Amino acid sequence: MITMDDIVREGAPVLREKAEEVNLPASNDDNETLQEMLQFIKNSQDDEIAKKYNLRPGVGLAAPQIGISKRMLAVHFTDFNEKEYSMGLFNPRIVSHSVEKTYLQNGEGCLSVDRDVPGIVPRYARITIQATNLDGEQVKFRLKGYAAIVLQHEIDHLDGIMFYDHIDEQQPFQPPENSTAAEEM
Ligand code: NB4
Ligand code: NI
Repeated sequence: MITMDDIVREGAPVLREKAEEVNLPASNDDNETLQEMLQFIKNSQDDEIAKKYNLRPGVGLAAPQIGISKRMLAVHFTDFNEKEYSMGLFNPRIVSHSVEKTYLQNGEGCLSVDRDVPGIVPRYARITIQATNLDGEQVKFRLKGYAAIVLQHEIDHLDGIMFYDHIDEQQPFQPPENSTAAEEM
């Protein structure tokens, strides 16, 4: 199972690399790795297991964070309208997005960053994603608000981008133009 010892921390070159497309159909290895990444997130949200293995809670994980520079990610969360998302994705792509922006009022954190970096992280308010799921099916999602933020954070990792790269150093707490807090959407 994946534990915090497997999580690569900032400073590691792999977190700043553009990850490689996964050859599809995915190999057993890649399928197993993505399954394990999804299981890690579920474990991290289970109080008992998280306590036993000292896991930091998370709602998403990208392969570069376990040292694998491949375009695959897993998410497991419930959005503010109680809609559940639990999936592993290969080669996710944002095929369209809104001009309007959104952000989490409390900012963001990252399992690869062992420090708080306060500030607003502007994200697209609505996105459309295309990808291949763990069953090898082509999937297309329209996401908004919190769900859109989670997937953008993970896809950024596949492009070597960290959440704090988006924070405006001059005005870290200034909501961007034409934006709505995810909690208000
Ligand atoms: C990814 C998220 C940071 C902002 C928002 C949140 C948590 C992460 C990083 C957008 C994506 C991990 C991957 C949480 C968390 C709310 C839901 C359900 C019950 C506890 C859990 C706590 F843990 N971020 N951590 N950070 N990342 N919400 N929740 N709760 O997930 O670095 O690249 O279990
Ligand atoms: Ni992260």
